Amino acid sequence: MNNLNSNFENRKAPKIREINITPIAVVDPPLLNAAGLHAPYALRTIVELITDDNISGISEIPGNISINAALETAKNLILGRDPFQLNAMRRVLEDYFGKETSAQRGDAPWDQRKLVHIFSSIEVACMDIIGKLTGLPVVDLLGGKLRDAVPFSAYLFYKYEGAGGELEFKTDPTATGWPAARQASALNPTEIVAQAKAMCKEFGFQSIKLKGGVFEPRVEVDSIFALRTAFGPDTPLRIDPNALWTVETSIKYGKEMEGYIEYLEDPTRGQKNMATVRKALNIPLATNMCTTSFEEIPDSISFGSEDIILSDHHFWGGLRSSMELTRICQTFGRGLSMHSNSHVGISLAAMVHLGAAIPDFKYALDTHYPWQSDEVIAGGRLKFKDGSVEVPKGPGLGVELDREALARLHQNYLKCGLTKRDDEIEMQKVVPGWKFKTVRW
Ligand code: GKR
Ligand code: MG
Repeated sequence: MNNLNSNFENRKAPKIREINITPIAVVDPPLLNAAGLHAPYALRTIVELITDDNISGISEIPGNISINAALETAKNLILGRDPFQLNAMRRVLEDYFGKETSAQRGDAPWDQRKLVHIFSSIEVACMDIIGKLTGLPVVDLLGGKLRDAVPFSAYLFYKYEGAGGELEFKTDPTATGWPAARQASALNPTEIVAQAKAMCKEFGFQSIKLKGGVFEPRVEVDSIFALRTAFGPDTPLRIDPNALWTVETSIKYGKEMEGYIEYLEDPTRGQKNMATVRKALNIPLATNMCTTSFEEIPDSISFGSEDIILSDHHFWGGLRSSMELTRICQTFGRGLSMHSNSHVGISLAAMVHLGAAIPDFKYALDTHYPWQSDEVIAGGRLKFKDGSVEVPKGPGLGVELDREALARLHQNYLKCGLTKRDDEIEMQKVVPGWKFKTVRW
């Protein structure tokens, strides 16, 4: 028997011995969006799997008390399993939790399904373990690196002056983009330009996204024109009203922005409406709201809903599913980029591994990272150079938990009293009676 065969014969399968689920709260500015206002803390859940040989694998997902409870239940299904056996784990989770439909995603700009988050947290942590056991970075487990560094885009937000809890007093210089942003009187486009300049100067971003759906379209579209004047035609611009515009509004303002923006993200709600807007405009449409799961791909293709799918490994069920999506996008002529929500370094590292493996990389990825200053990874926050993040060195995700920071941010979670993201409630604290609407303009 040669060495390879004997290694195979003698292989002792690793087993997941321990699962730790730790909710954390990281400070977050009062960012405005279609659903209302960000709370002073963004919630994330850090998942750690430990094998019988003490190999630790980590992942991060959006924080939500009911997803955390489901994860607690899932523990029994995962403990004792071999982290390489991802297909079996997926099957057992599906059998237990039942199939989720796209309707369970909800109407908010972010995804509220449980199972996709659970898959993602287990899969990414297992990939981290597999990487450590094989001595390979996660990107190699996804088929290998096509680029050494992954470009991200500046992500601009209007803010609610005067909200923001502890952040009102926070002057952490690493929360870049914040100072200029704080002075922003939202209705004046020069303020959003100042925010963009601060963020691009600090991080080197070479494309810019504006979170819309907050003010009437005229205000937001004028901000895009102001950005174009300030940055010139070589800086790609995007705007994302999170589906709050009607078809008519989307076409009217979309026409104005033809030739000025790289893509228009979720102007309107639903695949059919998106398809109508897409036919009327000469601008690519992108989505993280109308085509958000594999089951929606057939309708996306037959209606022609979008040009670019903004994947998100937290919402598409993990990194390997996201790689499967890249092939579907290639087949049906769609571009692929990535969506984000407020996050820390474990999610960023996972996005970078995935971004480095995407075959047709045309659009800088979204990230909220410049808006956060807390971190749970050892060695502090990941660095951007010229708007890009280098693929972390080392096996697995290439980042490790800072256990002291994890404990501190968990205390934040316990103290802050938040259990899930609810931007409507936060908005009502400053604008009594404010209501989320699925379509506003
Ligand atoms: O952080 O307020 C926000 C965003 O609106 C986020 O929740 C969205 O999911 O960034 C996201 C998007 O592109 O739709
Ligand atoms: Mg979006």
